[in-house]
Amino acid sequence: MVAVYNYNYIAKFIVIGDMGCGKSSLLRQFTEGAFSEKTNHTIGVEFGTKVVEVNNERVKIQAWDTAGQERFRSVTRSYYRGSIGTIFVYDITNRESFTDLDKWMVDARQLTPAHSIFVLVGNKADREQQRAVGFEEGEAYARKNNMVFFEASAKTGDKVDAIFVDLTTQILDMVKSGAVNPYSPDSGVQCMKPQDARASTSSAPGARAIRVGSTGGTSRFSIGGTSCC
Ligand SMILES: Nc1nc2c(ncn2[C@@H]2O[C@H](COP(=O)(O)OP(=O)(O)OP(=O)(O)O)[C@@H](O)[C@H]2O)c(=O)[nH]1
Ligand SMILES: [Mg+2]
Repeated sequence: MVAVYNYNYIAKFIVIGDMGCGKSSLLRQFTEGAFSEKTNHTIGVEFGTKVVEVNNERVKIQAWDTAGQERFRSVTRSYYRGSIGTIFVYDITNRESFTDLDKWMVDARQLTPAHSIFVLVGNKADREQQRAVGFEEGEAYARKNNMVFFEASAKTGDKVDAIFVDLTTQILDMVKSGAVNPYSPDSGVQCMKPQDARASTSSAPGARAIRVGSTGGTSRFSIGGTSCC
């Protein structure tokens, strides 16, 4: 029997950063379009998925939402391996969460595959009055570390989709250019099409229509499940 999927690729992401900077809230906004003022600290890791369509390819994003608390560091470290996208989050109202980025960078450099793409997100951009980290500082940090930079708000949803679309677009570009092999189990991106069928069905290079989100209005989010097949 041949399995039929409603997506062409699976891409693994990890979301890291200090506790309380809004990692779970960003993921929730992305997958459910919802936000809560009150949240619980993540214990260990949680897992969310959503199918996005970029350049006529449907990509199922599997995101590991890690705990920022120090006591879970050894647990969360085991989830970096095999992530093709690493989303670093800090809170623009909390300077320490920004200075701690170096600490997260050490782990990510050590533990993610060499081709993993890093993205930097300054979250809580809606709290301009409480800002403790300048936009330019975030931008400079990202430039220095070869990352794309966003200031976003999990509360208003501003730039949240853009983070995931940008990462997905970069990953598809790497696949199409041959920089990463989606048939290698450790690459962090997996192509669901049979290897020999891929050439005849893939979209034309250069097409850049970006559509994010659900199909037919149905959110494709699940925790700990595989509801997208
Ligand atoms: N104003 C505002 N508050 C936010 C935003 N994102 C998250 N919060 C709030 O920040 C607090 C912590 O958010 P979480 O998403 O739980 O943070 P976390 O990074 O997942 O924390 P850990 O799981 O402990 O690592 C909650 O009270 C959220 O409501 C945002 O963009 N704007
Ligand atoms: Mg959390």
